[in-house]
Amino acid sequence: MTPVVPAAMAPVPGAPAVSTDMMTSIENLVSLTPTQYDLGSLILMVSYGAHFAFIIYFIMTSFSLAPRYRIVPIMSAIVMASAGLSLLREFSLWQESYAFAGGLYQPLAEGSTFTNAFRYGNWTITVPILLTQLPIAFGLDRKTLHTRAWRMAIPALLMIWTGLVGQFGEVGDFGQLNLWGIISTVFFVWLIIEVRATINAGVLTSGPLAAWPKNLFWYFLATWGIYPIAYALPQLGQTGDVVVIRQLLFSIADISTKLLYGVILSRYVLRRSALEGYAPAAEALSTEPLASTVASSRGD
Ligand code: RET
Repeated sequence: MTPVVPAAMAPVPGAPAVSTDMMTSIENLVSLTPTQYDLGSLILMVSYGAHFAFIIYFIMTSFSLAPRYRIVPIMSAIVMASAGLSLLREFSLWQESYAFAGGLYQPLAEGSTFTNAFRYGNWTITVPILLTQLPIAFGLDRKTLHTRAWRMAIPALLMIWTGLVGQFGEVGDFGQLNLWGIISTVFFVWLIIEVRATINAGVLTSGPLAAWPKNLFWYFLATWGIYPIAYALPQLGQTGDVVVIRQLLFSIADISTKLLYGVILSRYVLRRSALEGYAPAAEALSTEPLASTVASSRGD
């Protein structure tokens, strides 16, 4: 019989398939049922597909905005491209890291191992961009904008890098996972305080749109707060369900904190542009057939 995989990449029979000290993610320690495996593929595929598709949305959206706000959806498009590529890599790693044998998807002992660490590398790029979108969208003056951006980026990066160190402990060293998780959470709390200050500045510049930044703060807490839950999840056990649920949580968080967040900010700056008298924005928001109304009233 032809072997399913080359001998060098064959899964070690029995579970756990591989030695834990060589592994950094629980994905490499558990066998998955075909359903769990397919769900994992599907979750990762939908995530990267959505991110790539919205590049077009964000670029097109920028055309109706006052020039000072155009960079906001363009930054979202950059985040979409960066996260899309990272998630595509996670997807292909997922495909390469298991072999179907004995009715289950077994983690491969050699050749390729799955890791979530790439996510943390990607956040290093995307998170400072996501945060800097806020003071730009709020129309803060250049000096305040730079100060706000730095004051948010510093705790955010410290949060990500300490979390990266901690997540290597998820395969068995829960002491490492929790210690670095707590340190990372301290930076998260610092970040929340800085984001609150930026939002407060945004409320002051928003006039009739003040509810937008206020609501955005709660949205920020609810969606960014999903990541630490996904981080802590392996402590519930090294099972296929935990693996799939964790990927699902990461995906929900990714789509909410980048894609939907970008849509919300784009709609907000469209309204700001219209309020500031930028006609294409007013026209984009209008439900009236504006051009034809104007033309017919002129008798054209
Ligand atoms: C970690 C480690 C455990 C403690 C905390 C964490 C928070 C992570 C967050 C990540 C946000 C990522 C985003 C990515 C967008 O591309 C690092 C999981 C608090 C909040 C928004």
